[in-house]
Amino acid sequence: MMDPNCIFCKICAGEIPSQKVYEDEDLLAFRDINPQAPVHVLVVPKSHFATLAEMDAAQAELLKKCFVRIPHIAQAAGLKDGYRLIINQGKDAGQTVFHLHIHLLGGAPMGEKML
Ligand code: DGP
Repeated sequence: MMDPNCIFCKICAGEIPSQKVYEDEDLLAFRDINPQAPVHVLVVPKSHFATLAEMDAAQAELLKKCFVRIPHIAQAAGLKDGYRLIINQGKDAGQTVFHLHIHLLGGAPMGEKML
């Protein structure tokens, strides 16, 4: 399902341009507009759901596919020495786009600030 008011749905539909790293029928991976690391990619299931709490069984399958494909996406993004995955859930986590997405961060050592 697509939400016509959702920016990531519009990116998945090609209505808003993005720097794509990987795409298939289930998911899109594209560069974050405000990178927090040398490589910062967003992995987005194409079906719209805001948070894990709203996810149905079919969307859970899509999320599984995202994780299965992340090693390939990381390689396509040039990440050779590891990466960090983050999924923000809700206000306290700082979630700003309410279409579930996985942050894929890397390209330099992360340090020991958070986790
Ligand atoms: P979060 O805080 O987890 O909801 O992260 C949302 C991310 O989405 C944030 O890092 C910036 C990114 N973002 C927001 N709008 C756009 C956009 O139009 N294009 C791209 N490429 N990234 C976007």
